[in-house]
Amino acid sequence: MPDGGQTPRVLKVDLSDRIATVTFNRADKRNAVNDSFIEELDRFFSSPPKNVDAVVLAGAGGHFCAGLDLAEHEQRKSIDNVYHSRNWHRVMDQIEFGGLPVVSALTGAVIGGGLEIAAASHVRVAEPSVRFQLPEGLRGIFVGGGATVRVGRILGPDRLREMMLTGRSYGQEEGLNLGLSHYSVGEGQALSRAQDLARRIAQNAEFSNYLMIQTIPRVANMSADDGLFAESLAAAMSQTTEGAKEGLRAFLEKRPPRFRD
Ligand code: 1HE
Repeated sequence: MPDGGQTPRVLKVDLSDRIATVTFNRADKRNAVNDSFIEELDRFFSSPPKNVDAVVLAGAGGHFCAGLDLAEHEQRKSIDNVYHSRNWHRVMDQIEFGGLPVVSALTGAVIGGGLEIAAASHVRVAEPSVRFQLPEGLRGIFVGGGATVRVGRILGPDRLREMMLTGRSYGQEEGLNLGLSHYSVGEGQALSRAQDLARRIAQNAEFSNYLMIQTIPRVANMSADDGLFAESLAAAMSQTTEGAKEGLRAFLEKRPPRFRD
């Protein structure tokens, strides 16, 4: 993160109940993603606070994120643009596979790179104001933060191509039906619902959450035969953990499990 409080941080991090709420804090620029934003996301997800079991992502000022900062984006040589995109991929991978469950609270613009960040998160809650869009065609560019894979995984390649060719945007109800979000809530409720869901997820055994996050998207890239074998290995590993002992014991003792101190 930038030094001792002198530079305003793009990300504001609040810790409560072992949940980290990470707020994108560039409301005047609709939380557009500049290099500092990406660096701070990278630092947070590469080395999250130790006492955190789940993360909530939200945007300040009524918008989640308006995507790549088009004003600060430099004109570079082609090869440097490849490295720039590969760096975004690395950071989005940290969000998806860093090990912590990530819930996003979606309001207003979830556009371009903002949709790529949302698609790297595991659970998505949207308010009526939400607007999902990939307007890269209108800007003369192409997605570079993982949308072909992660948004394609949600929508399928055919619908993703149509969405990008026409530059259309989807609202709350269509987004829910398409899987861009998992929950629809009323105005002003996305953050609190996302935090409730994060607390609920954090009650699961840590290793079970880890296996869900790591195994399911990887199995989707395998043949069914390989996927079933990987599933058996994950199941066998989970069953040797303290979490499995506690989960099974709690069920038989007719009480809620206690997986964390
Ligand atoms: C920005 C950006 C931005 C807003 N980069 N400055 N993303 C886009 O193509 C989305 C572009 N933004 C918009 O369509 C609209 O700004 C919004 C729908 C998000 C919000 O509209 P509105 O009317 O609330 O705000 P505004 O007046 O348009 O913007 C307020 C300020 O934020 C204004 O700056 P100001 O100095 O004139 O006050 C805007 O310029 C600024 N702003 N969005 C820079 N994106 C790794 S590849 C990923 C590729 C992409 O993400 S492409 C998609 C880029």
